[in-house]
Amino acid sequence: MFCKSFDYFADILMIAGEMEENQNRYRESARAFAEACRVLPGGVNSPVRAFGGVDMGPVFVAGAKGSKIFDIDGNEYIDYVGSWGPMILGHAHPSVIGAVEAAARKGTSFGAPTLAETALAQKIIAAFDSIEKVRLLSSGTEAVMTAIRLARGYTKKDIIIKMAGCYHGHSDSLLVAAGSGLAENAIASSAGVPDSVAKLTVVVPYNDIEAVKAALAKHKGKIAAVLVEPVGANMGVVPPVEGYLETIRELCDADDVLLIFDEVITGFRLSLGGAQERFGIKADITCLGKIIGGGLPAAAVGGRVDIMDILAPTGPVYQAGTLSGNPIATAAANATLDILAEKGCYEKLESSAAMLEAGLAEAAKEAGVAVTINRVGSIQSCFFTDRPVRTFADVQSTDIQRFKKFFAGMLGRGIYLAPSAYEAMFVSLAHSTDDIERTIEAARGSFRQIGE
Ligand code: KE4
Repeated sequence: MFCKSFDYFADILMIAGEMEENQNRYRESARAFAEACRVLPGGVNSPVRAFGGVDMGPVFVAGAKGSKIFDIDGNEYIDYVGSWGPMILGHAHPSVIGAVEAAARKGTSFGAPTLAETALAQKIIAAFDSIEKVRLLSSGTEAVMTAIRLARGYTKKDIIIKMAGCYHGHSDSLLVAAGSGLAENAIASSAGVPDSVAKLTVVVPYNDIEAVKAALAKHKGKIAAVLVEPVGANMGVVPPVEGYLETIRELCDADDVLLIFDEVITGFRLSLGGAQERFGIKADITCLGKIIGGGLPAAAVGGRVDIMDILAPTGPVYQAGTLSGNPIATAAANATLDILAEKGCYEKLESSAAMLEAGLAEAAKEAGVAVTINRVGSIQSCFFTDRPVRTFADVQSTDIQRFKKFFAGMLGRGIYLAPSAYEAMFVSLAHSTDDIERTIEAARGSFRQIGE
């Protein structure tokens, strides 16, 4: 479905605007995509990159700097994907590049402890009140998979409750969909996931506290943890409704169930202490990724000492990784967190993102196009609907075809958005006022095209 011939890609470009110009505009990407499809499933190494969510072929990236990303046809874009969250400083930040270069000159991997890993763990612990110890690993998937194993090992219970629309990486327990009835055991949502594994997960709607209560009651005594993205950011951005997270916290305490916050996106994004600092709630186990790697493969799972110390080699829950705490990744991570700890970072992110939100809303209104914009800090999504968007079902009822047109219109105007209606826009410290103004101007044209 994703891999198409050059002609197909060119045909799509007819829709996206002037044929001749656009065909030249993406010519090299089209050729590269056709070649990649011969050797990589779908031509990519992570599905969303194939642009299947926007019915076109992907642009191939040649490089990036600051808020800009460049494709192999020489087109420049203002980038709001930011590698799906990690690039909060902007691309190729001099301090990060310098730290990576210096570390690389001393060797790229040792499989042995280094001072940089301890330093990174100390920074994470200093930022998150709920974290007393940390295990560094290489991806968000690994962090959440380890968090679940920790919760099961600590509580000696097996069931995990997760929310529809929240994504936590591709470990078997989490590639699941809601069961037939409310609070029923889940079913696999991916081939290759045994039902015997899927049924140990229960999926309930996000922002529905009664559904959480029902699941806790139905599986009482068997639940290891409730796992949640404190701000949904994998169904587009869907903030928690008032009291939702606080009530989950109370329900977990009452039922001796652990609360796992997947802060792979929100950690160091919404504030230095992530969503927990922003909402004033402490998780029992926290999963981090993306930003803490500064663009390199690094992630972490953290929590109270009594939970973390059951991890091997101090306890019976096994977890390991050849490249965990890799010196290049920890160099990028330490450089990134040092900058984020500087005064004013989150205020700047907030003002840039608020300016973007207001500008997009005004541009849509001028064009007579109904949108709902959800924003928390420097992540936001523009949904094509005239109603509030508070659940995954709400997102699924928005006008996805209009999103696709919006995406193509923005891409053609030099704005690189996530190629899916179910993702977020990420604002970085590198986005200037001029970038935001240019983005709003591009949105005016794109909304106008949609409204015609
Ligand atoms: P990774 O294994 O991709 O590093 O992290 C998995 C993960 C865990 N938790 C949350 C909240 C996440 O958002 C993610 C990964 N996010 C996706 C897109 N939102 C990464 C992009 C991709 O899959 O290519």
